[in-house]
Amino acid sequence: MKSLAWPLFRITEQAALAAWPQTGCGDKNKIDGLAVSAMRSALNDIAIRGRIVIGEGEIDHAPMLWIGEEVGSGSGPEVDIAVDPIEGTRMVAMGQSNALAVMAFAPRGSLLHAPDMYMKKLVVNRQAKGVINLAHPLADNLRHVAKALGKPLERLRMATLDKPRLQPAIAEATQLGVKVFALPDGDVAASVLACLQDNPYDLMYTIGGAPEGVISACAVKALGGDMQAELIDFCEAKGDTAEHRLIAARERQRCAEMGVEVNRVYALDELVAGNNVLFSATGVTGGDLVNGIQQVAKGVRTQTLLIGGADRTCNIIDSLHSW
Ligand code: VTB
Ligand code: MG
Ligand code: MG
Repeated sequence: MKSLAWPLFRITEQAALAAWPQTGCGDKNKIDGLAVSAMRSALNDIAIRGRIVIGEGEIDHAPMLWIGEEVGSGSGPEVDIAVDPIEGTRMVAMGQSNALAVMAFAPRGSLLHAPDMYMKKLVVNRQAKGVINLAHPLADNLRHVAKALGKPLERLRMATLDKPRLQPAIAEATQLGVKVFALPDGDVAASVLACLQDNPYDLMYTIGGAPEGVISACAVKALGGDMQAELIDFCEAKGDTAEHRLIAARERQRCAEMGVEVNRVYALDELVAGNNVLFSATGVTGGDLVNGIQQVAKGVRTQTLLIGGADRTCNIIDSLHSW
């Protein structure tokens, strides 16, 4: 896996470079499409027998790297791939910050097969490893994390997403005195930030995308943090209506086919088995995790966070690309 670090990092760079010129174009699908085709052609150039296990959807929803798609040159190690070509297509389309091109590699069979639905996620760094339990109320988790970090609840910093489905959680945490950072979008970046040294957040609690959850878990695992997650159906995330029930039924069916359970708490080792994972995220628009792409005198500059679980490496790589 280690030898794939460089090829992987080049893939997220290529995707970010392909999408970036369209920042602010207003068209999410166009941006996704550009990143997807850049990723696919970069992937097919490297010596792996790769399979997309975490993608953005099923075969009929182009453009995307679909779940089950075989990629790579067809020789070399068997690799399972978790990908979000652009984590935050809306952010790129609207010219907002924090969008990333992300991909993770793991040995065959080591990632949870989660479909594209909502997931409840709780992430902490290594100092609070072992004290979280998503089956318990948020307030209990907040207390346990604060205790593990040796700080009062008033100094605990929780990242989350500013979405209607998270307003009760935000109110509950605020009530306890916890300082809440409700980000418009992007819980992959928030998960990674919660695990880094000198982190801006002590924990991350959200209900966001399941694919993003498994991708984040790769980084959390490699950084020695902790995470738990639970698949949530559409009604639970967005409210109980007739239309939402149809979506929820399809999601439950898909979960059964993929061998995963809705409303079951998955531990980090079940999300990602083993430490032999690689994670790469290149900034498209600038954020707290990495810089976005910047125009320089004779080209552009990219910044990528490359994390290796096997050798416990964490590199921030600046590249210059001429045009
Ligand atoms: C989630 C989250 C992502 O989009 O998928 C969210 O995991 C989608 O939320 O990080 P809505 O369905 O409420 O729009 C992100 O925030 C950005 O891709
Ligand atoms: Mg995306
Ligand atoms: Mg995403």
